[in-house]
Amino acid sequence: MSNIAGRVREVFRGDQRVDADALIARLDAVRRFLTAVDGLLPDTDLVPAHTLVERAGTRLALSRDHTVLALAGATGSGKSSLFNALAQLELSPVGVRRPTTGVTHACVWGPLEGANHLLDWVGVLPRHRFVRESALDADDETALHGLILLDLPDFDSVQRSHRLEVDRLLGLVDQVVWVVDPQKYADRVIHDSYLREFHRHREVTLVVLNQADRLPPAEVPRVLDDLRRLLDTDGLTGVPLLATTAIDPAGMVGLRNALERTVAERQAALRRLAGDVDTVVAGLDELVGSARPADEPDDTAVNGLNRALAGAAGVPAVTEAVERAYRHRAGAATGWPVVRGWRRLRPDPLRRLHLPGPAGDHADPAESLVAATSVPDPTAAQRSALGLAIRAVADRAAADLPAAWPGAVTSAARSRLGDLPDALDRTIAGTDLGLDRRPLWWRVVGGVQWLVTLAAVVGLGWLVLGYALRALGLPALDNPMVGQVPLPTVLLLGGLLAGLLVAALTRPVVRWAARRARARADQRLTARVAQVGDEYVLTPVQIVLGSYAQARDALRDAARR
Ligand SMILES: Nc1nc2c(ncn2[C@@H]2O[C@H](COP(=O)(O)OP(=O)(O)OP(=O)(O)O)[C@@H](O)[C@H]2O)c(=O)[nH]1
Ligand SMILES: [Mg+2]
Repeated sequence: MSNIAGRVREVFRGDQRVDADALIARLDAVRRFLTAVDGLLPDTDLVPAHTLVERAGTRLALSRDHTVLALAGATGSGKSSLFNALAQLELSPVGVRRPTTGVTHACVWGPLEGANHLLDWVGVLPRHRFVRESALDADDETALHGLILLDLPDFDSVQRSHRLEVDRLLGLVDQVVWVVDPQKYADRVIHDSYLREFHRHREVTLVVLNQADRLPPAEVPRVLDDLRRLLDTDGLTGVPLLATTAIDPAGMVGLRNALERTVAERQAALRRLAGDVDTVVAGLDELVGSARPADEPDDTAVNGLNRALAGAAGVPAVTEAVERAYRHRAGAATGWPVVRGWRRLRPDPLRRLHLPGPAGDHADPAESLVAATSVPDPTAAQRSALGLAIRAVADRAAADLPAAWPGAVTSAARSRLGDLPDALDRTIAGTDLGLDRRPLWWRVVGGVQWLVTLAAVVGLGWLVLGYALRALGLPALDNPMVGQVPLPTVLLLGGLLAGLLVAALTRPVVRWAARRARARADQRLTARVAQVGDEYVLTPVQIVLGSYAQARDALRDAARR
């Protein structure tokens, strides 16, 4: 037996009262369960719960002062005879030809008006409704006031419609009196198809062995014992079992007393519905199981998802472009001024991906609302890796859940798959890649480069001027000397050499800084991509897990008597 059903106590408590408020709370819990699983579990599994909620609501709203009691049994067992004997009127024809009763007859003790709504709901035609209210009876019948007795067709009928009518009514009535006779009391149909099915409704079940007069008096206890044994096997331990004789008022006393007690208690409707809740809860039990889902998603699966998302989003391509863009921009800012211009002619690697170019060169914000980058689309391998990673997240999340749930979790995990590419692209476009600010050291090195270049230019100009003056025969410039070398030459060669030296020294620093810029961009992009995974994959999964937890709690409440 599964866990929650196990908690529904399986003992007979025929005289235990069912509190109406507690029953309503249990029905509310079933309603909460249905709300929690709506759209997540197959509707076919939920039909009994929906039916219960609807029926119980109607039954409780109609009349709690009436007890709808049905006489059910095989053809010829004597249902109509018992019905007439209880009513002390010939209301339902008793016949020799079988089956006799084709439509349900009803007899109401007390005024018909109050019972009519119930009979409309139960579906007994007005022409088959009778009232057991007679001035002649004086107070004899008051003990049964509030009883609505139904004479059902036979359930083992050759007429299929009879069986359908019986099955329908057995789902609606408050209490059932199963009528068997000495010949057919052990028939498999009644035990296998009906009594066993009613084992959660023992509190509203009564069995009568009718036609007891047809047995030798000494045989009656033996047959009753045999029947009791069969009822125990059916799971109906403890249900009241009586012998009746419909043709003899003395043989009706026990049954009549039992009905009077039932009517007086006004409990049958509540007990019936409580039994229905037990049945529905037991049927739903395997949909929830005992495990609580983990509160946090599985780390390994989430890391795998983030990696797959990063791959599909083109993060490696972007971070590589960041590294190259850093080198490109740093080169343009710190390189030897003589060749810097040439660098500028080459396109910026990030601009080629339609990502923010050099500082201040941002994409139009309106543009970033649509797919904004030219990062290469994910390859088939990246797409399938993403699919597998999403599946892994769903599988891990649903690992401890009962069989009905993994499908819902997987669907939730994949529910926004179609929106992912755009979301990832927007995220990549909107991520600050950390290249906006020009580092101070670029400017310092750039300044030094300009200075040494200026020195070289001054030296060159000086030398050219000196050469020109000499060529024109004018007085030569007075060249100061630095050691053995004239100053202009020192300026020219020193400037050129210093420029090349600074460029050479800067290059490894730029490479190192570019790698750092790449790592920083990778960190930022991965974090942003993980947010997308959170919103588009993990959150829908968490919502289903939340629904599961709610459904489980609701079913526990519904199981609590
Ligand atoms: N001796 C005896 N005969 C009975 C008793 N109850 C019913 N009968 C007879 O059994 C036959 C069948 O009775 P019904 O009341 O029509 O049986 P039913 O269960 O209503 O049958 P269907 O309407 O066909 O489902 C009739 O001939 C009755 O007179 C009883 O307690 N003792
Ligand atoms: Mg009948």
